[in-house]
Amino acid sequence: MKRIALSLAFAGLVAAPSLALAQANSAPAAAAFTLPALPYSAGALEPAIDAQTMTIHHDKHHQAYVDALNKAVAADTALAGQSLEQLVAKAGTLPAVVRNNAGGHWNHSFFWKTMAPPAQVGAPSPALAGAITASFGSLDKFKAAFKDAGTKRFGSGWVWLIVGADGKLAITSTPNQDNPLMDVAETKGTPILGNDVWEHAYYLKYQNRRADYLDGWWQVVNWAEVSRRYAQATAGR
Ligand code: MN3
Repeated sequence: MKRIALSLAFAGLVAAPSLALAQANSAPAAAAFTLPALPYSAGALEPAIDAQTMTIHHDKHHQAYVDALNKAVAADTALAGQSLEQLVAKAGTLPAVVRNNAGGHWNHSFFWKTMAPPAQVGAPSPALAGAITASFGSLDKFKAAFKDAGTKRFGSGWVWLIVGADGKLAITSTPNQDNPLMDVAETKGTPILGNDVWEHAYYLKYQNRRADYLDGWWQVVNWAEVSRRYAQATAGR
């Protein structure tokens, strides 16, 4: 059990068990959450996402969420030892710095795995393809509705495909670094696909053309991973 907890901690999924002890001794706290490596090279998603944007987005923006989250957790003993999922689930009860940076860390960790190099993206599984057709009419209509939600998100935020409590697919959007797993989400559910519509995700290549970014992004959506998540979210139904 200890070995499992430690390996999860190294994966950045739960706070390191040594944290509480380190704080009790007033020693510098171990970094609880860690930046996951990109599952591909920074240039692997070109031309949809350029290498410079990917590098800054991962190495600087995501790292900043991890660092700020660790700092906030280290300063509040009530938060020590809690997993990222636990913090996200009750984000509305936590200080804004924790809500924003726990959300930022969760959302980006999910986002990198939502994408793959164009030659490796695969296609929706038969089950997922059927559910998309049932909910949206066709894959193209789903993509159009998803793009519409992404372009209408005012300011910074995310657009998601979720499995709701009813087991059905739905498109939703959240502001800032909120997500549909949070207690504060207007529409709650299990995300299986999500796109980052913050300007930092696309501005270097697309400037103000968020709609073009949303169009190009489909070239790198990892349907194998999204299908796996769909199967997991609907298991036992
Ligand atoms: Mn981002």
